[in-house]
Amino acid sequence: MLKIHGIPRSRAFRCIWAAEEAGLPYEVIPIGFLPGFKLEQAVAINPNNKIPALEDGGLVLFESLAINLHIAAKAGAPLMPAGDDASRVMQWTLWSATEVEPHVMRWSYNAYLKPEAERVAAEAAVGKDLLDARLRVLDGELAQRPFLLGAGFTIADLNLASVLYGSWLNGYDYAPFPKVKAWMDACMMRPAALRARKQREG
Ligand SMILES: N[C@@H](CCC(=O)N[C@@H](CS)C(=O)NCC(=O)O)C(=O)O
Repeated sequence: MLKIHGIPRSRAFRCIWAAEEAGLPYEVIPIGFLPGFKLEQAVAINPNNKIPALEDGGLVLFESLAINLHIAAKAGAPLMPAGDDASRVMQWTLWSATEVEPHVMRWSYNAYLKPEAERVAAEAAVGKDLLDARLRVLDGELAQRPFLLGAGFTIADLNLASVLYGSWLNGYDYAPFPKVKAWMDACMMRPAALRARKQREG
């Protein structure tokens, strides 16, 4: 049984979605930063004291997207394809973490996450400019095929869509990127995504 440490209102959502797609049994150990949870109490298995973390038997992992690669590898194809496509999964996953997430977060903190008085509109605008540049690239790729690797959904789609999910849900303007918008809608409406979203959105 996979043990996902975290709460659905955190990046643990990504791992819950991955476990749902993989069809693997999992348990959520609710530790987090919302009232009623205690992140001030150390997350004993994560030296960064952050969520999520995963326990799978004797293996302990941190970093949500790495956890997802592990979960997908357990399920195998089609969620985690083999050969060159496995390298493409790594490419898109690292792109999500390094090229996309910092700009999503810059926009998100200043558009909806921070208390209104602490938001800086200019920061949100910079985040949006930088994210838009990546979404233009993504739109061009998704004009060539419905999912990142081809005809079918893989963990590459899940990792990138889960990084974009908060912005998609909270009013980011995806209209200039119609292929990205259609792909995000398709990813987030998958039955496994809906089961994970129900835990997060209620
Ligand atoms: N890169 C890490 C980021 C983990 C992270 O920042 N998690 C947040 C919750 S979504 C957290 O634990 N924040 C508490 C803190 O930073 O003290 C990952 O993807 O797992």
